[in-house]
Amino acid sequence: MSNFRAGFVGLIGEPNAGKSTLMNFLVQEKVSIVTPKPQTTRRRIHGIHTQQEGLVQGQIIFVDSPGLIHAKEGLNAFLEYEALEVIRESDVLVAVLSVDTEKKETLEEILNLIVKSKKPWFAVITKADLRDKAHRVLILKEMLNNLGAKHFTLSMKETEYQEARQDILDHAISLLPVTERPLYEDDIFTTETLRQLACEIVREKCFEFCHQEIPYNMAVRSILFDEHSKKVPHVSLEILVAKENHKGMVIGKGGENLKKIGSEARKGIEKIMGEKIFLDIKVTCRENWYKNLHIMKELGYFHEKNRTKNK
Ligand SMILES: Nc1nc2c(ncn2[C@@H]2O[C@H](COP(=O)(O)OP(=O)(O)OP(=O)(O)O)[C@@H](O)[C@H]2O)c(=O)[nH]1
Ligand SMILES: [Mg+2]
Repeated sequence: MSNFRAGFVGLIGEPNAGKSTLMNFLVQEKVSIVTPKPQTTRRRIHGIHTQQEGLVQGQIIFVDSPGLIHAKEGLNAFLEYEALEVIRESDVLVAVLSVDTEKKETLEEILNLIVKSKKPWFAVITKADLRDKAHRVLILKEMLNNLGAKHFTLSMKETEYQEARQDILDHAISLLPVTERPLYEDDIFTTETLRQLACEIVREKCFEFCHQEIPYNMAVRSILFDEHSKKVPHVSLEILVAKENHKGMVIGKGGENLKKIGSEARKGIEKIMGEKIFLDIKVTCRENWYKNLHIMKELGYFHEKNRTKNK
């Protein structure tokens, strides 16, 4: 195992670039939630890939991060801080650049931040299937060539692009430090707990079934996770909304919307757990919960160093 390499590979890009989709694809597991809306990922999520065989051996701990944004306060300030922390703490960085990005300046800003970090890095161009944006692939490639950056082009919709998966993994490993052995057990694909994965799945379904500002102003926390309850595991979660009138919007007429959220989330959680569960979800209003340090800490949306911004 003398050439075994391991470390943290941060995925950096603007909101909606396809970072979470890319991580799930590379790890071949549903670790991060994915929605068509920007600012879905709120805190860093680890997806782990280990390869003990073949010429290139190593363990990559991918770090999915919130999309890079600028914000002064509240939850969004945490998202910005978290993304910058991922840049600071990773061993290797991947610039995730989507062909549907409207502004070239946004891409330049992301690339600047990465270059400034002086860490080894490469880029992945995503959504190459979007034919009407095909010319942008060339623009992106030119930007990256000018920086002398290695890059890969991917699409989740077209299998021919997916052959790049192993090349991306091998390249990422080649940039990591030699560690002799894995940093985590070689059979785990994430450091997230079942509780955390379950909460995230419910949040994903809220993006799907709740509209306008609701998904951006809600959070999910776990109340009970009893894997040993008599018949099937009992999972009890709580959707926190920030305004009293949001409650009714999540629950829907006659409870229909919450039923849909619950039923889809249950299927997702059962897939991860590999067994049937009993899921109950309640909806609670905690007025402006994102201004409450205690709740933000409990949800994992808080850094001590970021305290002033979160106040
Ligand atoms: N057409 C197309 N859509 C893609 C591709 N990859 C991702 N998407 C879609 O792009 C949207 C955003 O994907 P995410 O993976 O959630 O993006 P993200 O960068 O993690 O977004 P944030 O967490 O909000 O920063 C989803 O609707 C994905 O299905 C792709 O290769 N082709
Ligand atoms: Mg994401």
